Amino acid sequence: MKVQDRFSLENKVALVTGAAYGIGFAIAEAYAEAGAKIAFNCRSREHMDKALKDYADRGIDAKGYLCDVTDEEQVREMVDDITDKMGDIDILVNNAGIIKRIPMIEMDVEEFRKVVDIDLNAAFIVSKAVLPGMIERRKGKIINICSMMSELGRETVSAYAAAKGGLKMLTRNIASEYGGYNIQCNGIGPGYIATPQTAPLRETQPDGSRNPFDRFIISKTPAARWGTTDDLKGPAVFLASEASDFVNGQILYVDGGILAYIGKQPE
Ligand code: NAP
Ligand code: GCO
Repeated sequence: MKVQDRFSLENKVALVTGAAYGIGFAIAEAYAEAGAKIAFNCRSREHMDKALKDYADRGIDAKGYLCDVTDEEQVREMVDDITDKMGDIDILVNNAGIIKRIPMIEMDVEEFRKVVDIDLNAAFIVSKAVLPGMIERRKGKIINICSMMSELGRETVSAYAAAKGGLKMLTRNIASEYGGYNIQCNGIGPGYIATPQTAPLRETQPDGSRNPFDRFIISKTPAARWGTTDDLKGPAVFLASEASDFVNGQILYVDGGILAYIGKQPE
């Protein structure tokens, strides 16, 4: 097999959670380009309708499901329907996630629980629904979308960091527990990526100046730029393909070098 053929996803079935837009949409788009059939979910009918049009505009016949990834019954129904209508799920990307930026001592416990429920518990729920089929077929790929906050903390994101740190270890545990069935579970740790989730951090100030956090991230990133969802496509295809069959339990940070860099000296 030629090395480039190892990156093909031809005839694979991929489920990308939360892929109505943002990082999930870009990963699903890349998988379709590599030959995969795409299933995705989100909670909002409005997001779903727009996503289906956006996929169709790109020639992608994606199958969309209104499904809350924290609801085990909805997830079970979605996985069963995908299996019935599209075939066994070869690739699962646990992408759906939220963030709440609130100082910890001001955060209600319910707000903390909601972030952990979506960003961590849901990856358990969806992986648990998909793994039996992968075990039976002795083949599968699970990719968890982690974060800089799987390694670093910062003010106001206690719930998110706790969840993403846990997601890193869930990734390693799935890799450990099911690697013997030729199932690889890895993570992608995006740096700061321009999506709706980070829009508040990039908003221009009332006086027209750049957002202080925007300038901060530029100073902390050797690449001196925010990432784009396109930056994640190649790593995501790699971890979903045969090219990574002996890569397991790893978190691939796609961060422009943030984790390696102390940050630019203030002028
Ligand atoms: P986003 O733009 O906010 O998109 C999140 C997607 O997840 C939406 O499609 C949303 O649709 C869906 N979603 C949220 N909660 C859900 C639930 N309970 N059930 C089903 N779908 C749900 O986020 P993003 O920036 O693309 O981030 C995607 C993932 O990458 C997240 O896990 C995030 O933590 C992670 N990440 C992002 C960055 C970044 O800089 N952007 C960096 C590192 C990691 P509905 O609201 O319609 O459900
Ligand atoms: C924040 C950001 C980050 C990014 C991402 C970084 O408020 O610090 O939202 O958490 O979303 O997770 O990898």
